[in-house]
Amino acid sequence: MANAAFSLARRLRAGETVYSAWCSLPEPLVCEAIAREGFGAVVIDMQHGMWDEPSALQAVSYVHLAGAAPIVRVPLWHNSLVSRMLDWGAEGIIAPMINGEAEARAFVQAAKYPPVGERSVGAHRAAMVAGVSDQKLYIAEANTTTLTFAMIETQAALDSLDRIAAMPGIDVLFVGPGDLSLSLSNGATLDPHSAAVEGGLEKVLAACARHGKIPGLFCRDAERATEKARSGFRFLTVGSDLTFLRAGTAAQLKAL
Ligand code: 3PY
Ligand code: MG
Repeated sequence: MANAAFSLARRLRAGETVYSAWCSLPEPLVCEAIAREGFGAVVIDMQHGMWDEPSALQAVSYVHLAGAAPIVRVPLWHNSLVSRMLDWGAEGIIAPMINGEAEARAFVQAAKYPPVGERSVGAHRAAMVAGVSDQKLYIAEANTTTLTFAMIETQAALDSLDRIAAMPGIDVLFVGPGDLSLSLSNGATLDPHSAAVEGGLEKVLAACARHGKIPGLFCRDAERATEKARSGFRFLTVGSDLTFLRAGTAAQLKAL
């Protein structure tokens, strides 16, 4: 494989379970420090995190430097950033609120080269981080060496699950349990662990099994992530830079 430096797709497509860090603070060194502790991947969250484009570019580079896979969550319906972040070396893109076939198709069009999508050529930085001398070599494999994560986080998305999962070019169904809990309770409850969310998780696992896609889930902590890995999820994000920082600080202060 020419894009040998891209590890995440290879690992997930081989059936491995991958735990990922999640970073909101716009500080590339934090991503690097967390990656160097041993996470296989780091999400740079441009939807609710505080990243801008220059800081995200640096973070993508630093995560690669640490030997992990950078994944970027783009802001809501921001498909112009999808290929931009892939061009800068991201190994995967998380797109929020993929609520139906139309959103899934637009995401694939931005993320995958023809014949699957319409990603435009210009992957000069990605070719460098992939370790190849010419973007032609990166492009020849990019549809399989990079990943699309379609966020399932509404009732509408659950209603369209088979159409989203069946779409060529959608690689991972990634559940956002917070938004899903709000949607399933019609705005009444924010509870990522509610019974209604648990029911949704079962549906996502079943749809992934039917269509050969990878199930993923945002998890509050390691306990939740390992529990859900046992039930079949294979891409699990664990806490965040901010929650780790606050919890570590609070524990020290408590000890004082
Ligand atoms: C959600 O839980 O809705 C998410 O998007 C995770 O960040
Ligand atoms: Mg969400």
